[in-house]
Amino acid sequence: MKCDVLTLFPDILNAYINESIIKRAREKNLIDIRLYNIRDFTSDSYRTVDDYPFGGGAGMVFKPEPIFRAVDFLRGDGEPRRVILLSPQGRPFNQLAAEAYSREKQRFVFICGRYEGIDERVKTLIDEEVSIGDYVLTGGELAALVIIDAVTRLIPGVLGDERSIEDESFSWGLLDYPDYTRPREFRGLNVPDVLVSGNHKEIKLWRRKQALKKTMALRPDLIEKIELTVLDKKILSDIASEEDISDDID
Ligand code: 6GU
Repeated sequence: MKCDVLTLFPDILNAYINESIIKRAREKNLIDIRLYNIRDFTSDSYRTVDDYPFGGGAGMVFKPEPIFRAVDFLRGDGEPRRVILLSPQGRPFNQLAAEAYSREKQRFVFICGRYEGIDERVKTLIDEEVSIGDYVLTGGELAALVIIDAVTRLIPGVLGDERSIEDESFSWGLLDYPDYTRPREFRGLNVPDVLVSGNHKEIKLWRRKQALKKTMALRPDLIEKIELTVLDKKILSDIASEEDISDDID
């Protein structure tokens, strides 16, 4: 993933991208992130980026000129770019979008909005408007980080062997199965026997069952969205009959 981020607060992004996984991915040139301060593209001595809304009303509006100048500057190198405006009005970002972005060869430009809104004419510059969820943030910086983070971990070589492709597709669309590490017994709480049995087929089945069970309990909407295998359907009916039995006991 290659991206340019236009923001008034590059330090917010710098703090996150210079740590941990993202930092290592940058060092290995698996991702290329460049930050630009929109204020550097103003032309007045006050470096103004906002102004009062025409027609009146509360709050300030992001001026169009610095954003146009910044995008013109970036496009000066001739490399094609996919320009994305981060705003709560955008298309919802999800795992499917993260996968598509992780395969994208074009450079991204993420424009982080601030203030009450952004001059509508900025829309003529952009290819798409993206939101990270149904709530309002004070600016697009956290959204840019969420997207960069979700995309970076999908890029081959970033996570190493921690999670194989097979494993990821196995649990795709479901909540994760429970994980355990040593010690095997902790404060009277034991690791399920199957996980120390060495029976990989049984372990795989147990994990799938746990993932289905947890998803059914916490996010039944996700079950509706995925394609269940014959085995999944069998596991789900087993879970349902186990619950019937425990109902009877109660
Ligand atoms: Cl991308 N920006 C802002 N300001 N708020 C948001 C958002 C983006 N996505 C959800 N809420």
